[in-house]
Amino acid sequence: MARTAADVLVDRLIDWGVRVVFGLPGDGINGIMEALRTRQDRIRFVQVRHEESAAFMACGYAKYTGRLGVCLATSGPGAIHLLNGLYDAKMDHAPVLALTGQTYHDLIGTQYQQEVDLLSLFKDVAVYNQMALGAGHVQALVDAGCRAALSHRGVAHITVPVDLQEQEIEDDERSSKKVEGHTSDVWRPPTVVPCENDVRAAAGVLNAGARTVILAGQGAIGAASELEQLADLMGAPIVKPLLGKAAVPDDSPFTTGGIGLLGTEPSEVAMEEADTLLMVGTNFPYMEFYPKHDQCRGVQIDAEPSRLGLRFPISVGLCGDARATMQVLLPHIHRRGNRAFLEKAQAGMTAWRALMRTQAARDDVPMKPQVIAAALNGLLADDAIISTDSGTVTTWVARYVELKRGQLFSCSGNLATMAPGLPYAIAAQIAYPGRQSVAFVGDGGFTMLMGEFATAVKYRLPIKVVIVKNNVLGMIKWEQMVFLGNPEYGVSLEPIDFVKFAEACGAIGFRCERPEEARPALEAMMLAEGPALVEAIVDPFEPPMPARVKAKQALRMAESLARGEPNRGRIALTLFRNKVSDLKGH
Ligand SMILES: Cc1ncc(C[n+]2csc(CCOP(=O)(O)OP(=O)(O)O)c2C)c(N)n1
Ligand SMILES: [Mg+2]
Repeated sequence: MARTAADVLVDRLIDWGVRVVFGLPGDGINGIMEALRTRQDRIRFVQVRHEESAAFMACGYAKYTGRLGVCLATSGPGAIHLLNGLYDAKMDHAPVLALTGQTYHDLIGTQYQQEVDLLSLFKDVAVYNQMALGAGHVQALVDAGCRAALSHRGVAHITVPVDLQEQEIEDDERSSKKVEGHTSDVWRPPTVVPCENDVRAAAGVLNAGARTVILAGQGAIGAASELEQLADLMGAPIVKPLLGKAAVPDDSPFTTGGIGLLGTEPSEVAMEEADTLLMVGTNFPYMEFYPKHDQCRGVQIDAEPSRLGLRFPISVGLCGDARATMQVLLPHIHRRGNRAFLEKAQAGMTAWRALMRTQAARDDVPMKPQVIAAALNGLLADDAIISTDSGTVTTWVARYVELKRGQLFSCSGNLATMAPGLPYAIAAQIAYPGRQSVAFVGDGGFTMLMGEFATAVKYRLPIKVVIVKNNVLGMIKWEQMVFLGNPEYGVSLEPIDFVKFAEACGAIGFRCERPEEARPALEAMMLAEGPALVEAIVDPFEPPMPARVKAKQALRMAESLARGEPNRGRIALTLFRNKVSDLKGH
């Protein structure tokens, strides 16, 4: 049988090693769907309930595997739905290929149904953005698109007019210049290492320091050993922006955990007191948490040279892969005799961990959200993959879930969008059927794309979802109060019975409200054979406080209470009780 453009497209994806495509059919991609149907033994199509999820899944798949994630959507509305997930991939540097349909090639530009100018729409999000103009054009586009997404760690978009998907190769007349098969599906990731002179200059800066902090982000994942060797040599604490949570395990003696609003106090102190900063694979945005420019010199390692010197006025920028670059840097670093800076950070962490334990052991009903997050620790498999959403839930995961060596973690770091937690967990389970995949999400984020819970049921993916139910868009409630001094507005959520929802999807759900119910509920969820969830009813008045509350933030909170915050009585009482309980724990 003659091969169509869609056949060429899907065969070429298979050549590139693509084994799964996340998407939702539509009349703009029926040709591609047929090519997928006839190759289902070699490439899996995972049908989602919303195209945004397909893009999140492709992004999560790419983040967790390091391989290309692929999503597919129909012309017009389907393609538009992809965008948020694609921006997530763009901003967190995940290689994703988005495939879309377009209207009939000879109706483009005539205001035909579902015609949206997708090349304009995807222009900003994509590093590669093309429309196929015939069956003979497709293979080269797939080759160039996959290569661009992988090389630039970004989004490639290819759209194919619906009628051309069914065009047979023989029917597409080749131009006089084209030589058949001029592109290739061969790609290897480059290993970039900076030149010797730059490495020496960086070592000079680092060796001259007395108090060095290593800031290790997403780009440093997979280089734990090198990070710890450097930390040991320099007596330097490792501070982890959220996407770098898995860069070194949380129980590493060298780390002070997270940084920023959801970080730890020892990390903040170390950054404040540092005289040298070594940034590795991070673009951590919150500049107020960086050291003061006049008291600290910086060295930055990043695979992408355009990210060097964006957040901190570094003295030396090393363009290179985190692991390879640290390996060439290590022999130049002198062992620092004075360990006082590291020891102070370690003492700070001992106290911080004790504080976290106290907060996670509170017996209030409904339980504090910290209780459910901390209860997860004992139940996570050594190779668990944990995905989370944006909200106060992010704070609870960041601080209370202690990541072990071998576990993976991600969320939407730079776009900080709601809702990827569930799709990421599904993608992780598809990528690693044998591993435990857990999503820890808020009730707001979960409800945005909760149809995907049925997707997990459909494909028998035993994901586990912890829904922190506070019946509010919690993060925004606190932002309105603490940052602006305004009473909360437009943030309450109509409660949903998530246990019933799980059952309605054909899965199972468990509920817990009292602290002593947390572990049994989580255990039951973990033991369930298929997808399962826990609805954890938590205290909506528990604030995700920064590690150190700034005077201005306390003032704004007081203002909001004074200006008629509807829950002011409960909030003031919660803040007061928290202070007392923290003090009791010391
Ligand atoms: C798509 C999107 N819309 C809005 C926001 C703003 N936002 C950030 S966190 C948040 C609240 C999240 O609520 P929920 O999932 O219930 O978690 P909680 O904060 O209550 O723990 C909102 C609305 C966002 N980040 N992304
Ligand atoms: Mg909520």
